[in-house]
Amino acid sequence: MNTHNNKLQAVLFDVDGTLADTEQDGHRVAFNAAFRQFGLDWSWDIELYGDLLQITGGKERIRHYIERFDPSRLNQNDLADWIAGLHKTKTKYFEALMESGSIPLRPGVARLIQELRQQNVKIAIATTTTMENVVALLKSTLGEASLDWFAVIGAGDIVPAKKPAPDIYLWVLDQLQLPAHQCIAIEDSENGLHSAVSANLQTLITVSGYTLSQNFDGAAVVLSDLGEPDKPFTQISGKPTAEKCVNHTMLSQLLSVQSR
Ligand code: XBP
Ligand code: MG
Repeated sequence: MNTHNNKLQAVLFDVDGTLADTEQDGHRVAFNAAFRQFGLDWSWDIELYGDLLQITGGKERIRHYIERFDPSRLNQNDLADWIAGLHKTKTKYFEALMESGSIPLRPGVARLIQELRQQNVKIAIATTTTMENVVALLKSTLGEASLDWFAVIGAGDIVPAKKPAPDIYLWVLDQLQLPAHQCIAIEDSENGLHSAVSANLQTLITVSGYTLSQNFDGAAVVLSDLGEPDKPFTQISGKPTAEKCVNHTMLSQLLSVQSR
């Protein structure tokens, strides 16, 4: 193991489950609305959706569902196009949900983003979700100008292999022109952790409703959320810290502890 004393240069945020709790009341609801519009009798309840989240990416998730629950559709020769059309409709519903402002950012997200900007640490996004969804979420929570705060936004099909493959993180690092040991990833899921760790990133986990009981071995630290000064996070694992909420100091310490 090499030890570096690197200055923190960038923080790479996952979106779904990390910036906001978008899965249960956002993506799931949008999928079901699209199914209804397409005349399908499919309905993804909260529990089933939790299982389906093992498959990252909406189009990939729909195909997986067909393989398991509606396999006769696999014979459809325009299946990929049909899935793409259904998924496009789902994206429209998701965007509308975000525009209605029904999903807030998780605790500490807006605070940490502002602090990093003040400290001249770059912020970036690495997500499997579709770019339109990222834009809609950022606009509805942080305002339109926030799109320019992010040095790089890596989203959706920009890389062929979605998380847990490292590709999206490697793509974002490449765009940032930064080595992994000067950056930190913030994730909420096991698939996301694997993706970030495979790209050699130290990874901070904030667990979300669907990911609470997942295996986060390999994470630098696992927390309930990013915390606020008056509402500290709960630490689930990792080296104890004196900080009460995730801030520039804490992220810098995580980076200097060890590097992969
Ligand atoms: C999020 C996902 C996404 C969303 C749906 O994973 O898997 O697929 O559920 O988005 P992560 P799309 O938080 O690890 O990036 O339907 O736009 O694919
Ligand atoms: Mg996530």
